[in-house]
Amino acid sequence: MTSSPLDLAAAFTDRFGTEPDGLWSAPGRVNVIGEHTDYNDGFVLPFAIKHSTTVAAAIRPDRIVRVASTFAPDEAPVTADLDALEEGSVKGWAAYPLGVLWAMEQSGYRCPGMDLLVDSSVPVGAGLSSSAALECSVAVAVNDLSQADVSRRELAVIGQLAENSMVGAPTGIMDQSASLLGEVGHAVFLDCRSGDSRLVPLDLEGAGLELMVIDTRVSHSHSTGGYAARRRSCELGAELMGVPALRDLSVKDLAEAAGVLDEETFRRVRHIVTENARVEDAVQVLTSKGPAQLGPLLVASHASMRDDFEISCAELDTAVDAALDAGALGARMTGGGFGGAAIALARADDVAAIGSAVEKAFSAAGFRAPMIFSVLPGAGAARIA
Ligand code: GAF
Repeated sequence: MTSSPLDLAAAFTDRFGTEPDGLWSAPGRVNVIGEHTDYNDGFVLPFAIKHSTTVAAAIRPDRIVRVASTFAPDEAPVTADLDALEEGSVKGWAAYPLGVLWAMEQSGYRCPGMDLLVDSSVPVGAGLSSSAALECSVAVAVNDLSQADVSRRELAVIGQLAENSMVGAPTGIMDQSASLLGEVGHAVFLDCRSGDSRLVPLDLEGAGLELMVIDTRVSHSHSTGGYAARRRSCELGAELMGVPALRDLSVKDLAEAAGVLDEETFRRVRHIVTENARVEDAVQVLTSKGPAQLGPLLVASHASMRDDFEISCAELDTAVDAALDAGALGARMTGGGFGGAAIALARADDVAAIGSAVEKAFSAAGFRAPMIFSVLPGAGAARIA
């Protein structure tokens, strides 16, 4: 459900019997390039999208937190005592908002009790980071309501801590950073080691382009399986190569790595090393030539994730291949993989034809129909009422 601010405020009053103190919103993200590089201390280039999560919140006079969602209007709010929250103590979707409060306190910021009602337009499990949107909407609300004055960079770390320790997903810092630092018309170039970020202009409309999202509707979760296994391979690769993180290897080091690592670990390492280089190249291309020239880097990124990192799936490959065959300038899966969404960079005039070609290819393969829509770089998290 996606409510207007007025509707959400009214729904909050229905739920909790008081008016909210305010409404805070945080977007999902699309990653232009730089996949699985964040937890390797590397580079990423995501942008915030208009799909967002909004939370209505009101302070309580005690240390109780109640969280409810517009998606479950008949379910009782999940209730927790801030003094009793512990790592991993909350299960289900409430682990995200309650995890943020727990992580704020772990980071030294005392929070008041509060009631929270969450609403969202970010598709869940689609690789557009509905989880970071939820964490960051709560993080900015809690930051304001507790007058903690935490920087955006630290709020991103707090969101990540919530996801790693309360939800149990060993994810990196990219998604929270995009959600908190995004700006209209820009991508966020983030150095995940130093935390330094820079906005890179990404004027798709001005270049006559669209960035299509092809949501395969194959749902994924980063709390289980493949994501954690990839992270372990990367850590093993860094350890065997004697570096703190794969960020410290360059393309030139790959020849040596081939002699040191087993075949699978080598391919995992090669993805990260070449992907980091592609992010830097993409920033260079965007600043010197413009977005229309990004295509070959997107195509190379997808091949690397499909063949070396092995995080693609038949639906994502079909989306990418069909989009490219129908004239997309570039295409790749975006996000953690194992499902979720692909992106395709297209001339505005070609978007309809590419969309139908992808739908046809999905139907021919017997896959569920994808959801296809275009996105633009939008604003980061903010108080909206
Ligand atoms: C998910 C994670 F949450 C990010 O931290 C990042 O690792 C991404 O997958 C892959 O680039 O979105």
